Amino acid sequence: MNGDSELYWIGLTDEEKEGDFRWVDNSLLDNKTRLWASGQPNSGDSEDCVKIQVSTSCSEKANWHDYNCGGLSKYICERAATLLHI
Ligand SMILES: [Ca+2]
Ligand SMILES: [Ca+2]
Repeated sequence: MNGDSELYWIGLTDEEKEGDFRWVDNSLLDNKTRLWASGQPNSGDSEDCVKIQVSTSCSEKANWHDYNCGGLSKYICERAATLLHI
């Protein structure tokens, strides 16, 4: 990805069993919702936390990368949709 981008942890990990990606509620990743970047996941046991890389200019498609789980990270949470009247 060229230009500026940001990373957000999406609550997906294979920390428990390598290659077995699960959401924080322990549900298994659905085969239809895999948005891996080309070549990802690529680092086995050393990278178990999945982050979405988003272009700050929204000019490029966002995609997933497995990363090391250490350190602090911005994150995205799922919540119920709210209907807005605008
Ligand atoms: Ca891994
Ligand atoms: Ca990776």
